[in-house]
Amino acid sequence: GMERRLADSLARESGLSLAYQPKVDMSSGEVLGFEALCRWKDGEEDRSPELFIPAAEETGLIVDLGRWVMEKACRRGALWLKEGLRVPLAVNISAKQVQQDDFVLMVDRILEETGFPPELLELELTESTLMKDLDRSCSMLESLKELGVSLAIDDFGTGYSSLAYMARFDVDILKIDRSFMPGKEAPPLNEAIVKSVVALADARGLRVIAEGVETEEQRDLLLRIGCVSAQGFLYSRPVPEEAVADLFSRGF
Ligand code: G
Ligand code: G
Ligand code: MN
Ligand code: NA
Repeated sequence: GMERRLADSLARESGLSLAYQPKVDMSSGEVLGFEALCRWKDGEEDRSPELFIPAAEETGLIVDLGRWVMEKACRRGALWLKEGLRVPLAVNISAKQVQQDDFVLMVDRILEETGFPPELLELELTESTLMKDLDRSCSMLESLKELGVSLAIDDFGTGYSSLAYMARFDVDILKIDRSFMPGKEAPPLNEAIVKSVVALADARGLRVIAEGVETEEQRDLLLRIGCVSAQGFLYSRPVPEEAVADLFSRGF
């Protein structure tokens, strides 16, 4: 099945790659960094991460795949640094990964081996990952902070916990889930929800970034609300690594 072929791709390091989506300062057009997203060519077929990531999470392969992603991104980032580009990179982290006793050690080792500066690496964790074992999550976040990496809560607002509760986690960034983007067909409450997340972030001194910005109307509204950073198709889809340096230097 698919899991077997994915494990095989990982073992042979063939068919796997990373795509990079820019995070943009919408007021200046400056590119703030990139989110690295895993891509898999299963023979001739491009498989969607929305299929193979959950499959890898189920079988536990995500532990090795997630390590591969982080290592690959850090290696690439270290090369850009050699070319004079300090490109901040974010990677997605699954619950199964942080449940490993040696997760923090693994991150430390990858930073050490690749020479990628910790302050340029951001880890995106979801609410549900953090809620699985609260005491453990809090101490893990503390250890990760000591390494010097940045921490973001991904898909913020989609879990079952209250916003106020989530904002207590010691993280640096809240990524507002794209389902909250205001728009013609979106629930009218979305604007109020985004406003409240921005207010929470301001009160706690956190950075906030809107995901899934697709239209100029959304951009203008977000800027009015005070949400300046964004990721979304309005600016760029995830791009191959060859396109990163140019995009980073040029901006929008
Ligand atoms: O680009 P997009 O189609 O790339 O991604 C779909 C979903 O897969 C998103 O929820 C994204 O967070 C997730 N995803 C993509 N790459 C990775 C990865 O390397 N690790 C994990 N855990 N999730 C990923
Ligand atoms: O769960 P996570 O936030 O990591 O998901 C990243 C996913 O979001 C990727 O699949 C990426 O392609 C997708 N994405 C990024 N920008 C947009 C956008 O503007 N609209 C939509 N529909 N998806 C987006
Ligand atoms: Mn993400
Ligand atoms: Na997200």
